[in-house]
Amino acid sequence: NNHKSDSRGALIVLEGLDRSGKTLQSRKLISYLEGLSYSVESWRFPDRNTGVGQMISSYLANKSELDDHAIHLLFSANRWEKRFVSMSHALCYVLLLQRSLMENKLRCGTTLIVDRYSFSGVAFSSAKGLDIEWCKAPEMGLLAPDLVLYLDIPPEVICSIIKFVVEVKAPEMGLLAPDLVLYLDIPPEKAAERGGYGGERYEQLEFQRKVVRSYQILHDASWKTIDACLPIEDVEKQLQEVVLDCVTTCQKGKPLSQLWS
Ligand code: NYM
Repeated sequence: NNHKSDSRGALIVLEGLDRSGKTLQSRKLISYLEGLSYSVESWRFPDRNTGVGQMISSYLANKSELDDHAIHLLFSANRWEKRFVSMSHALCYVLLLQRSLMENKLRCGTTLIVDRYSFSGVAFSSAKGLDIEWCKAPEMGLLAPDLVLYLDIPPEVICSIIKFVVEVKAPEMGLLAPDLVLYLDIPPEKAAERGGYGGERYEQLEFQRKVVRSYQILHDASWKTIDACLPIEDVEKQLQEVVLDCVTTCQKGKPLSQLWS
């Protein structure tokens, strides 16, 4: 039935200050969901493996200098580049360009656990004093092609693709809104006491205090705040509960929506 075909994976984002435990808890959520036989994938931003990601990484390591606006746009570009998939097979090429990689995964039933997303982009850049609306702008907008036909396949296959594309509902425009944002709440002073802090740009107490204020502005009813100072197992338990609830809602066909639309 109709309802069943709308079943999809959930887009779940973890946010919080540096050293709030996002990466560890993301890993734990992945094994938890895999243990329950869900199809699940771990994503993170910045993705340092791409060309843009390497520029970001070098900036964060203080090995290069960039204008605050320019680095903000690079972080955003790093999310947008996930729309593009290079595939040698023409059929996949056509199908995947129609939808972003992210939307495709979700619609195929895979839940994505994303370690930082657009909220980090806005929180960290606006903490430097950039206008918050300006920071949000590159995360919305850009029009996706409705259809890209790469004519290197037999005509019968093209026909089936066109039929498929016509059946696809609204084309995606901006970046997708997460189904759940998990905010791992930790006072900046406590985060600073945790190991490995201070190595990268931004990992300074005074700056992280500003980031907290920016996160507070972005916070809305769809966010779940978890006390990141609790023992690891307690944080883990609380996350499991809300995540399972969200995954179940998405399986039942909760529609996807656009970020800040
Ligand atoms: N960061 C991360 C930003 O400033 N903007 C962004 O859009 C994103 C995704 O990068 N201090 C900052 C937050 C972190 C730093 O992140 C590196 P991580 O999770 O430590 O790799």
